[in-house]
Amino acid sequence: ERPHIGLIGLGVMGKSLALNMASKGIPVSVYNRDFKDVEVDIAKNFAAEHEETYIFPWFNDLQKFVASLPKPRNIMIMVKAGAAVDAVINELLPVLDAGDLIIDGGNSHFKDTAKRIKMLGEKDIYFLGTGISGGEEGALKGPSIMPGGSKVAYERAGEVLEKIAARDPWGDACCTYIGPEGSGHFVKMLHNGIEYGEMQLIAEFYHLLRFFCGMDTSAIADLFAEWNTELRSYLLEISIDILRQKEENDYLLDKILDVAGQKGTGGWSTEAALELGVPLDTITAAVLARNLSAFKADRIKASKKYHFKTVGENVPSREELFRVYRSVMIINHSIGFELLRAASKEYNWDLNLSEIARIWTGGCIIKSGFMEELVNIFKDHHSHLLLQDKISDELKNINFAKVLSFALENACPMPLTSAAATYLFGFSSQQSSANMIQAQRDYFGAHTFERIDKNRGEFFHFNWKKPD
Ligand code: NBP
Repeated sequence: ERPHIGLIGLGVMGKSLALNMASKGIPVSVYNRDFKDVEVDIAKNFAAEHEETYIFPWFNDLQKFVASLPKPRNIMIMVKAGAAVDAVINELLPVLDAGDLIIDGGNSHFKDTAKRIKMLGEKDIYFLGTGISGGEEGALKGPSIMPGGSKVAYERAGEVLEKIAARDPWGDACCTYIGPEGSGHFVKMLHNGIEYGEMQLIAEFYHLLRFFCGMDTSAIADLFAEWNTELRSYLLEISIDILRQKEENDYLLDKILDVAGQKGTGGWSTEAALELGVPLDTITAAVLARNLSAFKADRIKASKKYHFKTVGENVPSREELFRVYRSVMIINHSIGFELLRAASKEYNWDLNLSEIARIWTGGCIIKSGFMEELVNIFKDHHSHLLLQDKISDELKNINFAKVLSFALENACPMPLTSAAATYLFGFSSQQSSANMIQAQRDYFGAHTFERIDKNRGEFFHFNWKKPD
């Protein structure tokens, strides 16, 4: 018998997922909370809207909804992350039975997920913290799905999740068991972190070309389209559509306010990196670039005070721009996957980076030709991506300076490209600047240092003095 799913939360994602499941022959009952003071019944309307195609038993009463589901129950919740997830779990708890399963498909924080798995596990209720990427269209036609929790819970829900997921280029489902605890939501968080980086990369190259290289919007679209025959990046593809979109005679993009926010997953990735003590330069730069964009009023005032000289010469060639663009993309992915590796080690999650790359080759926002390359690279090699010969052979000849010096000479901010190049230069330097940091720490705080002429693990303090 096919597993029956009860779906809570008919927002953008919930509606699309319900339709996706129904289209695959999976029986779905739907529930959305009802507003007593408003004359809208979301679940009823949703079922009515689709009654000619599918039968959705609908409910606006949670108890009746739960009672209607066959046992053991499989309930997917698609509500806003945070307090709403706790509110739904607390309402569900009194009416659930041992053996029931909750799948949280929202963007919950991985630490919240770990706590919920533990709390519900004590009541013999299974909980899968499941990242779902692909936006509204992905949810409808096949998203990339990242479920984490117990293996037993995955065995219960895996069949449905794999059925509704996108297919990778080899025909397999873009869904795999990620690992225990909050690992599924951690991987989804990092997916979004890489997405922040890729979005900023496209945005700052567009900005450079449009406002500093004198290219018009349609020429930029054509250039990106040329690049995308090799890159096959979904984000670049939609950005080309965006560049070409007109409203009456004007480009719509020119009418959009240049202020972006960030809520959750991008910043959470940075927090996770700080906690694990690993770098996250590009993703963090992308988050902070959005934060800076929000200071529009001050930016306008400052633009009237500062008039940096612009040189405008030595415009990088199309080929130089492309090579730097692709290199930054590689570095951004490398930084993201290295955070996954560090988390896997620290939390004993045993993450399979090749499998994670594979489920990101379809359905999700960061699918690209490079993601397909990563599936094989991570299958065969288990050290840092930037140490792989295939990658270092490409990156070692890239002229970052050509693009970045042009940007600096013209006061064009390229936070992501700068962060990526700086990371690569730092990662590939035998001599870092940290000897000076260690000396300073020992000078003012007697924090001690290790010496290159002694064994690692031996610490020395020096009695620093001002020279006479
Ligand atoms: P929406 O804002 O479209 O829908 C949120 C749903 O949560 C609505 O059904 C809402 O009910 C329900 N809800 C809230 Br809010 N508080 C509730 C509560 N206390 N009790 C019961 N239901 C409650 O969000 P969405 O875009 O569908 O996103 C859902 C989750 O999926 C989020 O975690 C989001 O980050 C994640 N996600 C979204 C996307 C995307 O592209 N949109 C992609 C991937 C993941 P109401 O209608 O009665 O207010």
